[in-house]
Amino acid sequence: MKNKIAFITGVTGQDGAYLSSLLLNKGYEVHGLMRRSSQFNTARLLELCQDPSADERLQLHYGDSTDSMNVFSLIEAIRPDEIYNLAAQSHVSVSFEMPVYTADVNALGTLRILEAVHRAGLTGRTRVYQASTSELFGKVAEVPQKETTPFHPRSPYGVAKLFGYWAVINYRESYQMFASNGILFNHESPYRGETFVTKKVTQAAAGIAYGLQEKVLLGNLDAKRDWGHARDYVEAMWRILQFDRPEDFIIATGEQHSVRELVEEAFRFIGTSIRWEGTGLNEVGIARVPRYQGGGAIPDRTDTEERVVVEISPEFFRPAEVETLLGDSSKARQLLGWEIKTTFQDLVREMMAYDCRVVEEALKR
Ligand code: NAP
Ligand code: F7E
Repeated sequence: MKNKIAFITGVTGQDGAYLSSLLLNKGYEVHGLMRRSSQFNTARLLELCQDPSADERLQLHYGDSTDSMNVFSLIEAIRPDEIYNLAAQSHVSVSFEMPVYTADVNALGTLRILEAVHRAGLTGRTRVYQASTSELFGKVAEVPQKETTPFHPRSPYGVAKLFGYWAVINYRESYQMFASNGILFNHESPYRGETFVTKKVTQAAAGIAYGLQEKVLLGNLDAKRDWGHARDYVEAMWRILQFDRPEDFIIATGEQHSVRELVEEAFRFIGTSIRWEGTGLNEVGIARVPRYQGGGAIPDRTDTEERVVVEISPEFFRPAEVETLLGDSSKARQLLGWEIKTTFQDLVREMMAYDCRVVEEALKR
């Protein structure tokens, strides 16, 4: 039987790398859309896909979601069985600074994919997965959020993704395209971008554990998220496209934690606990940790001190915040047989173990 062909936009991102690994293991031929960058941007693929350059089944193509001709030509030439549209300006906070670009990539970028499939005459062949998001729920209308919960996005990112969500449904209804939305709640991993709160906290806690970082500056400690593991979530993406009809699915753990709890869990891993003092912008997190020695020094981890390791900075607050998200993924569990394999504690521990290993290896050099 011929291998299935997948086309992944956003292949260099966290999810793109995990999904490539999953599909290569299933025997797929994987084509990825990759932005040209002044430096190599394939580090995640290299780590997760066991020497992808040696695997002829993984082919990377230069391109950009804002370039209609490029997207169309690639789709027409590759004629994929499945498209996973993961490319996005994915940072909510940055979307307030770059709303027009965010809309071009996240909203029109989705439309470019759908229209390319339609115009290339591939509607009957190609299935499309759209990376929709819990940010659609924004100022939540009910708890937990289900497929039927009304949307109220709170950022240019969320508003742009709302366009993408409805474009998918419109192409499904207009042209009977197999196009589905995965409404994924936050999912993280050791390969998460460094400016998202989970990775920012685990990297900082690892640096603090070795006396190399003094403290971390954060925003809203009381925001609550339903955090899962990216490895579990790319499995859901694949299952959504294997289902017998195109439908939209919530993918979430059904468990919620605050940023404050995330910080506590990360510091627990390095054998200390956080004491919170003060309120609002003056709140701080204090812990007994190895003395801060600055970069370059060989740290003595037995020399500890009690000091402020978390401070609040107005820089990390957003013009409009999504205070709470909690998903109900019963539909995906029942219809797709999808299940959560990684708990919140396991996720934070895996990220901490990875970040501590990175610090140790850097110290050896
Ligand atoms: P990510 O790590 O930020 O990856 C985003 C990917 O999109 C990167 O490969 C990036 O390329 C690429 N990209 C950005 N702008 C592009 C453009 N103009 N043209 C082509 N590619 C472009 O995000 P992720 O966490 O893997 O998320 C994957 C998708 O799921 C995104 O659409 C995101 O919005 C959505 N989502 C994520 C979550 C989550 O919690 N992770 C939850 C719900 C939905 P570079 O490597 O060159 O930057
Ligand atoms: O923020 C709060 C922040 O940036 C989580 C994207 O993948 O998931 C992600 O969006 C929460 C927010 O993720 C800091 O205010 C506090 O309430 O890690 P985040 P996000 O905004 O939830 C959704 C589902 C997506 O679709 C997106 O693509 O943490 N927070 N202090 C902070 N956040 C950041 N980044 N940095 C802080 O210092």
